[in-house]
Amino acid sequence: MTEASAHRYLIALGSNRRLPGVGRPRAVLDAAVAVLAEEGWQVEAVSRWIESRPLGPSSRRYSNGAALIAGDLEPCEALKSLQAIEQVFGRERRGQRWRSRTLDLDIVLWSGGAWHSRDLAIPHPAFRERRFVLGPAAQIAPHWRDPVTRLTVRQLSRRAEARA
Ligand code: A4P
Ligand code: MG
Repeated sequence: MTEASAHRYLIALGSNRRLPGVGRPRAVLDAAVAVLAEEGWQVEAVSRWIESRPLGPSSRRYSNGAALIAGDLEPCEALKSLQAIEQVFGRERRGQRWRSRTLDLDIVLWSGGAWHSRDLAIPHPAFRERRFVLGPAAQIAPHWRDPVTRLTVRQLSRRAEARA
């Protein structure tokens, strides 16, 4: 019998560059899910991948999705794990914010509620406005409640769709 994990995270995945040897952004997201499992995360659910128009200066379309992952790492350590996986996919942290990237992994929600430290804010500050996060998230975690607004992911997703 396996013990229940201490922490659960809803994460957002994004890619808008192909990676030599892996392929186009969708293939990068598939590969990222495989690496999450190799790194010890229990991957409990994965959304379908969607295509989305870029928000910000990049002109390349994104593939986006969401996953539910569980493990024993607390938030700051979880962020480090996700950033190490971004590095595996050739993400350079230098340079312009929001430049095109092979892989972006953001923590959207955490089973412990809210978290604020120098390098990490949970819930992700922008997720309530982002259909490319909320649409996939609503597929896999519709009833998860945002600790700030008390709305569920499904409600937030519908609200964002209605505004679009
Ligand atoms: N950080 C703070 N909170 C978090 C969190 N909850 N999850 C800090 C992850 N990271 C968090 O992120 C910058 C710093 O944010 C990290 O070092 C971490 O300490 P980054 O990934 O290095 O840089 P970034 O992603 O370029 O910046 P930012 O502001 O996080 O951008 P976003 O919000 O990730 O947006 N358009 C479409 N269609 N699809 C996309 O996926 N993504 C972006 C990037 C822009 N436009 C997009 C998409
Ligand atoms: Mg990011």
